[in-house]
Amino acid sequence: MAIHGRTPCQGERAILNLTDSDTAQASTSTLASSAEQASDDAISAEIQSGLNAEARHINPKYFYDEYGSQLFDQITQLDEYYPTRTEITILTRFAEDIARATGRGSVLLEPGAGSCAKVRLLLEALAPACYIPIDISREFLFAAAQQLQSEFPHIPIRPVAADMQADIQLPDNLDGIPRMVFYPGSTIGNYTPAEAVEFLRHVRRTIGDNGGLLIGVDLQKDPAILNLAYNDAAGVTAAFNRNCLSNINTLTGANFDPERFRHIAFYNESEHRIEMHLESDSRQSVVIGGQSFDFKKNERILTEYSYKYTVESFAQLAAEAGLHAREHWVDEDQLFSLQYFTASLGQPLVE
Ligand code: AVJ
Repeated sequence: MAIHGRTPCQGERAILNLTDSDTAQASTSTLASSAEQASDDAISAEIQSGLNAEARHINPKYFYDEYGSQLFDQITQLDEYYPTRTEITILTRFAEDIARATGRGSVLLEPGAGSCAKVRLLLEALAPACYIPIDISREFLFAAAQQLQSEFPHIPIRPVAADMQADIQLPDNLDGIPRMVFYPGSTIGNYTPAEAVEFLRHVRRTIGDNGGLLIGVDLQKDPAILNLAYNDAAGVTAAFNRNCLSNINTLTGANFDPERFRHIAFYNESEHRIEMHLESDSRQSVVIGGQSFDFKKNERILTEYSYKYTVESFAQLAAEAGLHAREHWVDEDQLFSLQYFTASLGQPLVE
């Protein structure tokens, strides 16, 4: 997501062309299309390397095929799962206050924007010079962006199909306009703190010296609430967890039997994280890309971390990436936070 004013090598970068009128003009970068259409072999190799590791693991990105995205959508509507509705409450309630803090008229970038649902709650108040949703899933993103554009005709919306590490070229006419990255959903929680600092450093480079970051961060709380949020009574989170195995079967021709792995989710208090695992219900073997993997009874595969922070502990992490805590907003039960950082201390972005 590094931003370049110009690029000598356009074919390898996602190009945004703001001079073209309504239709968003973005070509996928090599990186983006390779991530989207990674060959069976590359995916097999990634899964194999995770399962050959000392602590067996699968990257949580494999949750999100079409069915997995539907399951996640169902999770967000569960009584037990507070993050999504709480963040929406915060965004709705504090939109004007957030805009006052961040200033208006920035170039607003959203990595992993997906359906662009949450930014809707801010667009009127933030009045960005341009909104740039970025997502790996091109068709879905472009459809969402087109719908959003019809709802906000006065705001230029320019989707970019790319993954978060892709270089994105901003057209010259946006040069000099402060940039703000919007990263809701507590997606940052999937990273370990060290990885999160890396990601935040990347954001810091993207926004430059006069930009900002508005980020949703889930908060530490009573472990009973956390344990319920990842162990819902209807079993949607269990289905979501197991679905990564079905997805891997489809992507690589592997022969996981998802029903033979139990959903395990618990709050690790000393590490301040939810851990999700899949636990083999018996001794079994699975073949992935021609390699056979033996699982003992009760052996686990780590599928996700979801780190929880305090406002202070997250600000400390961001500081390591050169981001200064400016303001934050929480719900009345202090379940979830929206936090605003800038690269420099001083005036808000633009007015
Ligand atoms: C999308 C990463 C924020 O960690 O709460 C929900 C994913 N996993 N239930 C989270 C998730 C299980 C979610 N994030």
